[in-house]
Amino acid sequence: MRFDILTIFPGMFEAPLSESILGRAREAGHISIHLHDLRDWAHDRHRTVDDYPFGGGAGMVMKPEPLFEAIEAITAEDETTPFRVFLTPQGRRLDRALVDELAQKERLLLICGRYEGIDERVLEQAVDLEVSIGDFVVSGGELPAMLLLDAVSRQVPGVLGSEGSLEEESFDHGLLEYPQFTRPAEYRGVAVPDVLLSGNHAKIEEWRRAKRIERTSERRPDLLQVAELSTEERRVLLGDPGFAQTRVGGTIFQVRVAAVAIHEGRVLLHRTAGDTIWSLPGGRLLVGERIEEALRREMREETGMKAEPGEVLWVEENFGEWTSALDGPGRGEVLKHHEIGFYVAAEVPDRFKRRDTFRGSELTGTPDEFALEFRWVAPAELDDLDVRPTRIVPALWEQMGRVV
Ligand code: 9D3
Repeated sequence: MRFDILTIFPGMFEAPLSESILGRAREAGHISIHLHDLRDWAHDRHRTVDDYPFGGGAGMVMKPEPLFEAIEAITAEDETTPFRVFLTPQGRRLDRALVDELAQKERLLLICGRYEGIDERVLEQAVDLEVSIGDFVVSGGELPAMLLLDAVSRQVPGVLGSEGSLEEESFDHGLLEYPQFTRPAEYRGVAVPDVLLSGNHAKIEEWRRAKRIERTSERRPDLLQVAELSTEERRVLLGDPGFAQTRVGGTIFQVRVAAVAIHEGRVLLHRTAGDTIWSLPGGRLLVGERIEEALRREMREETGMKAEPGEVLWVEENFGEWTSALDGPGRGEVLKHHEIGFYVAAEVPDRFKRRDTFRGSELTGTPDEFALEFRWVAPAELDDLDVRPTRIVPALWEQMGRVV
């Protein structure tokens, strides 16, 4: 992968990008880094690259001409057109997903800002993406660019060598790391946990896993929303029986029942996306449609099966990120969740007691297409599924009240 960096401080980059992992990756040819001094494209002998802002105000603005010309000249250095990233506090926040996205590019041009800003025409016409490293102020785009380069390079095949697989492992299951110890076994009155000295590898693994979950719960509870835990782990370690999760192939199915709505003796269990309720069971309720009609229609559409009101249905959708095509709130939004609906009543017809699985898809034929799995379950089996509600979300009651 090729990185080009455009900056007025090329000297800031040399040492950090020559040591350790990045230094080795460059020597081995996994990545190449090309530094460019923006002042080389200045038009005057003072090598000026900034000017006063039109309309007044404090600070200086980066002039468009040197930036446009530099970006064009750098682009022409190689036949691969670079993806042009401008580092700015106004940008999209850098996170794991963005790092992975950028690692797919063959060539990145990182443009570092200085002064109070940059002429807007550069951003509009010569930049593909604006990126921020977080909601705090640093003095310029150079350190953010290095940080981005480091994170992206680690995703480039070969850069981490044999440690590469370990990297994936450490993010495994979306949990934080377990605590580490080395010799001495006791230091300043603090002993290393006995289990780590026991030589019992099964016990050690169990302890480490429990610590990871405990830590994640204490420090990053937000990660637990999507962490891949067994129902048992959620119940025992987190006291959270309202969450079940399974993995089928490469897909994580996750079920959180955050609320219950009862309608004419039937229970509609509902999941939320975070704390936002965004859809009705099975997808959507047409205007003027009664819930039981909607259930039957959805079943017909999605499984081709005739569903009776009062039958029990478990709907699981892939967990992932896609654009919602559903009606109502959330339509067109990029969602990072799945949906589940339960339709419960007293009797399950014999033909469904075999717990057949039905597959379907949503957003069929679009790039966002994803698989659905439908499974019939008897009311008695709800206990096994362990998706009993732990709390009632008032907003859901309100929504259900309005719709029903
Ligand atoms: C304190 C000045 N700010 C208010 C007028 C504007 C401002 C301009 C330029 C604030 C910071 C900077 C320099 N920072 C970056 O270029 C930068 C940055 C950052 O400050 N935080 C997080 N990510 C990034 S990426 C580039």
